[in-house]
Amino acid sequence: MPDVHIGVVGATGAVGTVTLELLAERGFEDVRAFASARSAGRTVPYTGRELVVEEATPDALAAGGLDLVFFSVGTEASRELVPPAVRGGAVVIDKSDAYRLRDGIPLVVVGVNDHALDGSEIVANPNCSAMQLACVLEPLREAAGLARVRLATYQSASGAGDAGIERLRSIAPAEGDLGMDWELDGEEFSEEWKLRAETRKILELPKLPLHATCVRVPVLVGHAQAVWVETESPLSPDEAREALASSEHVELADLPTPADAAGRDKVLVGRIRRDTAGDGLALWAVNDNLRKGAALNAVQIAELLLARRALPA
Ligand code: 2RA
Repeated sequence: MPDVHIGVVGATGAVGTVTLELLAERGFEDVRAFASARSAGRTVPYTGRELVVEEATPDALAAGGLDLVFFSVGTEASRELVPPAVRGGAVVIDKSDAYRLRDGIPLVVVGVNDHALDGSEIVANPNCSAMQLACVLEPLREAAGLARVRLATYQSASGAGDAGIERLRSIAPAEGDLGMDWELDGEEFSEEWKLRAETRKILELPKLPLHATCVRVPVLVGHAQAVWVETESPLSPDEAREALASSEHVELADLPTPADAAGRDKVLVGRIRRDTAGDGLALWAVNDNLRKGAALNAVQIAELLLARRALPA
């Protein structure tokens, strides 16, 4: 494993924890854990030892000694802490929405738009829902072009971070309810317009008609999406299955549930059928929102950077 000096900011959170697991599985040795003052001084397990969590301050991150820093913190914290990390000489892979839609910042789903990785010091890791959708749409786009996309999402509690997990754990299973915990921005939730804007940027289809309705469900891990796709040229369900099966980030499944996807790397896609109310196809996709939807994609971006030797020496 290359001698790369890695920092994980937000190391005690849901995505940070999975990031550490994935880095450990891949044999990265030189890893430092960072978090807010509240968690600093705690320890987190890493390859049979304990890492002492350091406080993520601008000074600590600007001090140098880090080649690559994974950020899984809120938007405001990323805005404050990413620039010092870059000044310190690191390439940053940021999971917040602070940089995703900025011109000049690549928004990368590995396996979908690897070419967007262009030597920028900040790489944005997309919203988990946009990531899942892009993995499904790209093979269909390649097969027949995309004319229009509609979807309804069923997003798990862990998408709302530790607070969402704690909230779900605090209620009795029979008392679980649907939620809509995103900010309303006009008629849409922020999650809904982000899904459209990020998918358009990832697929480089700035005018793709895309409309989403997002809902939080009482499930711990695994986001589900019911997707209706109209393609530019005709695409039968069998042709769609063939296109999706050829993607290394998608696996076909009969009736995949969030529990089937939890802990798995691929987006599971099933129920591929004609949309009897329109011209296109209907399908169902589930994904582990903490893995390909977050930590795994970040680690895959790092692996691409390493393969291209695009990290500071
Ligand atoms: C959610 N995709 O599930 C968002 C943020 N992780 O709320």
